[in-house]
Amino acid sequence: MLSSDSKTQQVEVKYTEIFINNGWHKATKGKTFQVINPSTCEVIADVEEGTREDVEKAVEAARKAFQSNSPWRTMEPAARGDLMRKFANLLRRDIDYLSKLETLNNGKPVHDSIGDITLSANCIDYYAGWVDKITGETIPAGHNEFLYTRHEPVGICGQIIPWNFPILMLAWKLGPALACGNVVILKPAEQTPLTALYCAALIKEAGFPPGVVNVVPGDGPECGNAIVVHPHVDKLAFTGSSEVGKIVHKTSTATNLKRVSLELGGKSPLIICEDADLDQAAQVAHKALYFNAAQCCCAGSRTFVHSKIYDQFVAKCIEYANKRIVGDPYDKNTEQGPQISEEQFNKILNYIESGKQEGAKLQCGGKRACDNGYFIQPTVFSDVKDNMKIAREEIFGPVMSLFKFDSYEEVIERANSSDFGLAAGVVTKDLTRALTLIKELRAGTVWVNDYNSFWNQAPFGGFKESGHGRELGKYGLESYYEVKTVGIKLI
Ligand code: TXE
Repeated sequence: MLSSDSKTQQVEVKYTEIFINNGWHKATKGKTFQVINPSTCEVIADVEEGTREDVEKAVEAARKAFQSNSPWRTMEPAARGDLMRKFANLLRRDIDYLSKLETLNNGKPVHDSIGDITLSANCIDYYAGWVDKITGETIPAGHNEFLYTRHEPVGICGQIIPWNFPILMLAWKLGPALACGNVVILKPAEQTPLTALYCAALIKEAGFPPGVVNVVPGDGPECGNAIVVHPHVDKLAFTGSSEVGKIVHKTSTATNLKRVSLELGGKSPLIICEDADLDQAAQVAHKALYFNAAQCCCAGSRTFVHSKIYDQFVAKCIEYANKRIVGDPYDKNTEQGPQISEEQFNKILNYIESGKQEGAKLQCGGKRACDNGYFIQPTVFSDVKDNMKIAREEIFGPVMSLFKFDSYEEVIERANSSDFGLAAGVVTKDLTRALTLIKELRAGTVWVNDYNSFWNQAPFGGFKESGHGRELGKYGLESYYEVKTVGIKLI
């Protein structure tokens, strides 16, 4: 832990206004909201608070940008790809500043911010490569008919993103939307609007026409909801809690039936088989849970361990948790920064209390770390039972839960008995066992002997209540285009 002085490292906040039509605007209602540095609990900026009126202006700008003769609609695919690549390169050019700003606002270690920005730039580049490959097909038909499909942009896309990966989630959303030729109104999370606003400035610098990307900071119930219910928003992409995901889904049905893609919560199982190398397996379990201060929708938060190796494995997990360096996110040795907010901090401590009360064995951690800021000690519970609250609900904090199993039939059943289905992991050297578990686990991603690795070219998303649709890869494009069938009679 470094002194608290370095946690307040000075990073200039350059943009705090609403970005519409490539210009900066004050909130129509004249309100602002405070943005907090989670490492120090200090206010770092007052940001203009977008409301329904501002969303209306953003939709109007997006509509103009999407008109059939607009510069954006008439642009060659290759030119669209060039703009995207310019944006990606600007992210790379400013990675030093952007990573410090991300860390100031989100609290993640600065080397993790650098990793996120690198992945983000690569994601935009990946989708820039798709612009001239989003093709329809010709379909066999009658002798005097010509039948084919066109893939056309959906139109105005509302994109609502969370605070755990502020820049990365922006890239995952903008990449496929822009590649398909859509226009966007993006709302960053109210906790972390700063890097999204800086990215908006880069969008303008890259040369995107006005109105193609608009960024409206604000809260969920007012600003987010205004996007969700807007009759001219054609598609909504939401990443956040399952609770709000359900509201968003229902509201869409009740309004204009806009297309909805959802990336929601998880309670992902990680299965440690009895043949696993203990050290390797404990490292996988550690990364699966604690990465990003465990603020990951796919966190491996239910670790099932074969009874033959359970006690030794618990001991290893405690050893790794105790070694984890928590503190100043600007220190290059730091592995874990603060949780995002006081609300999350309190929620996690309450989960730890409930674990203790319900009879799980607290092996280490369990308390706040550091004197100020929303830091929590890496925590390990053993003897966790499936019906406990910490076993069922998404904690989104550094609390490892270790379960014991005896047979593979049993663990498959228990791993799948969750309303979520985002991800899963298996640690084993036995190929047949791995392939059997891969087949049986009801999850959108299964990692074997690894966890929390991401590839821009591979889809990510959930089964069951973890979401609808997929992001990334070729599949990530599917929710951003409409398919038009064209039937021509040859006369
Ligand atoms: O999420 P919210 P919160 C989970 C995690 C966490 C919990 C609560 O378990 O503890 O959710 O976090 C916007 N209409 N995840 O409260 O509220 C909001 O402004 C439209 C999992 O921060 O879902 C923000 O931009 N939008 C997750 C975004 O939704 C609304 C990441 C997410 O906020 C809205 C984050 C409304 N009525 C939390 N209400 C993941 N899947 O990665 C809120 N929002």
